[in-house]
Amino acid sequence: RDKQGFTVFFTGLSGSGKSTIANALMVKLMEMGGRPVTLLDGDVVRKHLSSELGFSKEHRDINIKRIGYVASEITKNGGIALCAPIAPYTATRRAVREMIEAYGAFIEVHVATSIEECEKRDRKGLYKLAREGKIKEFTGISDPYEAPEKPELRIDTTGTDVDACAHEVILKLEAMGLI
Ligand code: GGZ
Repeated sequence: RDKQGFTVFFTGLSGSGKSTIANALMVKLMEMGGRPVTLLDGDVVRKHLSSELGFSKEHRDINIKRIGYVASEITKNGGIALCAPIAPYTATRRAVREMIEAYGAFIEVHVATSIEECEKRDRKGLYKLAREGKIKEFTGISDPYEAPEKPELRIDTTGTDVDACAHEVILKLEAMGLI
């Protein structure tokens, strides 16, 4: 019997490493063959699916629910969806979990790189702009991030390479009997 579909939902601050880990995980899952893997990355979703949205609580919630809907359709059809938005609100993540668990498994992965580390890296220079007030409502600086209390997995990327982080997710999926 074919295995059920599932969604791996990464949540964490800007620059925490969500996209990088999700991309590495996608490569590993594709190499295993079998089910199709779809990556719904924060930036890409905002470009194609949520281009009219900003960063108010209301707009972030709409964005996350769209991602959740697409992931639930993929999960329903037996596929693998990897999502990598910030998703700062607990209640919204819970709503997405419920939508997806109706069809398959939901694995919440908290990429728990600290705000200090994210700001120190500042790969895109956004934290600097946020500190200067040039970007408003910036998560972790001038907007909230509600950390998940009981994620299926928590990863701190500080001092751990991408490949090892992606491997942790693979081990979790194997332990859950999903792959
Ligand atoms: C947070 C922002 C903001 C504000 C622009 N707050 O590191 P990035 O650049 O590539 O990822 C961030 C991305 C966040 O979009 P999401 O769709 O993941 O957010 S949410 O889940 O809350 O809907 C960042 C950039 O957009 N960005 N302005 N004010 N991140």
